[in-house]
Amino acid sequence: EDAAKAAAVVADTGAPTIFDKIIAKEIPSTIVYEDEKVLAFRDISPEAPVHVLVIPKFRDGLTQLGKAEEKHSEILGRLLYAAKVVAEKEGILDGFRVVINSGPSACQSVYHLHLHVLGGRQMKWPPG
Ligand code: DGP
Repeated sequence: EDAAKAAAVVADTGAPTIFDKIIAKEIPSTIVYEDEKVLAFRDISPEAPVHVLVIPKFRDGLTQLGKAEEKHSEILGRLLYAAKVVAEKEGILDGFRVVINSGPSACQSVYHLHLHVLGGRQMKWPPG
């Protein structure tokens, strides 16, 4: 609860984020999938046995889904398809969840658009 509140106060300043360093491989991550436009790597604090983040390599102003413009449609589609590829590679195609936290009220903490791919356990509904 406290962590969720702490995450909720992070602001979208448009500044570079830790994910830029992950893309540049300046800080290590466990990469699950990569192509010329998309990177998928394991979340540092997993909420499920499989918890992978899928991000665009070029943020192009897309700090959060709530700031998406029509020009982002193609990358948004690629990210969603990459989420399926990740689920397949991770063996969770029987059931998985894709989450995008957009903005402070959704507890977004890193302002570089990312999809959470979660699975490997029975997921509950509704989410918190
Ligand atoms: P969100 O709250 O939706 O903005 O999710 C951000 C996620 O990013 C959160 O689940 C933790 C993860 N994360 C933050 N820093 C790092 C990092 O340095 N490495 C990795 N692998 N994940 C990170």
